Amino acid sequence: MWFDRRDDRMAYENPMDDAPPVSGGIVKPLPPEWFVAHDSNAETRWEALAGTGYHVPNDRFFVRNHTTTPLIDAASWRLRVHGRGLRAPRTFDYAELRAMPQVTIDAAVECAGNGRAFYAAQQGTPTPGTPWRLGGIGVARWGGVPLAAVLRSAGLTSGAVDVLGVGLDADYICGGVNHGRVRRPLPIAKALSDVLLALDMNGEPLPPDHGFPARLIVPSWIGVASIKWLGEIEVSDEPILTPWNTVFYRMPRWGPPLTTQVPKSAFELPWDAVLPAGRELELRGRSWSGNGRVVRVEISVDGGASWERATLHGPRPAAGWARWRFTWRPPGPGGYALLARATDESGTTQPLRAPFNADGYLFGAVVAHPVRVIST
Ligand SMILES: Nc1nc2c(c(=O)[nH]1)N[C@H]1C(S)=C(S)[C@@H](COP(=O)(O)O)O[C@H]1N2
Ligand SMILES: [Mo]
Repeated sequence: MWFDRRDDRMAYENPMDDAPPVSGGIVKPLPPEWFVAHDSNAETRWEALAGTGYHVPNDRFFVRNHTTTPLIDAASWRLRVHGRGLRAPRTFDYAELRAMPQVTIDAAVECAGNGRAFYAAQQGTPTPGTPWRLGGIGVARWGGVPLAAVLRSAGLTSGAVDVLGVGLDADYICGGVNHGRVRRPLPIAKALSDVLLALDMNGEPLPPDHGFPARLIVPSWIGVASIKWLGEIEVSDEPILTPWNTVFYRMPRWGPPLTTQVPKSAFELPWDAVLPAGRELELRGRSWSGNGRVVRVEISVDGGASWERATLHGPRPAAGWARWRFTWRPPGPGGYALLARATDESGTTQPLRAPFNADGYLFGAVVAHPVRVIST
């Protein structure tokens, strides 16, 4: 009994991102020039996106695994769709999903903990969990079947309330508690609006680390909504509770489950980049927001005393990101902090300080990116 109670408390106080290291959980190579490894996760280095196009190539896309990447055989794989929000259960195989009308969307997947390291490094208030800088995000062109089409072809009823995707990866065990399969319910309204049952990533079948053979893509919402390695979808006629919408991914912990992401910006530069003095530099970066399209990006090179507009270029779909550039002539050698702040179409601008929360979610404050300018 005493142990049970202690385990409950530990599970509550040690959110999932604080899991013990799991080695060898990611299948793809993680070259150190592209990734920073964090236990079972791998963060994309922003300098690895310099010179890439709008989409993050699959081999550079960040990975966030609660346990380890499962290797699934598409030929024997089945997706079981069931629950009291459907007229009858239905099973789909891979070929059936491929044969349904396919669509593509450009959307970010971003971990709720992206930027968490800055609660400690920039605000002096460390939190437990994976210390992501800003590389816990990627934008890809996802291809597949709208989740609405899958649910409708399975006989959706008007009584449907929640839609629960369940992963086929191993049970998630943390703080001595087995939380079961990774799973998190979506309200039916979101499930029917813009959610994709994705089979493809940037024109190729999903790589194993990113959810092969099928995953959810839930545009604009925190990454954990986008369940990988789907094996089951439950459509309920009442609210569903799982650890992922009750204990984890709430802010504060007694608040409602987190949904949309906050605006953020990042420079396509190494951390502590070394830059040449005495000439004009073109700084490049990207900004994004779960509230919709980015409408303005401003840069400060003087610690926030003055701000100037960056030039946005290329597409900027609501659920993706906006690319920008800014010309800077460093006044002389020395250390500088580069600041970028985005404003989205809801009128939200990145603040200078992110509201503290115990699990370090949604760090949306302007990040001071350190660079060193040297004479050449
Ligand atoms: N089945 C399953 N789905 C999952 C996860 C997981 O560990 N297992 N991690 C989630 C989290 S927390 C994030 S941020 C995204 C990461 O997607 P990616 O690894 O393709 O970048 O997947 C989500 N879907
Ligand atoms: Mo995440």
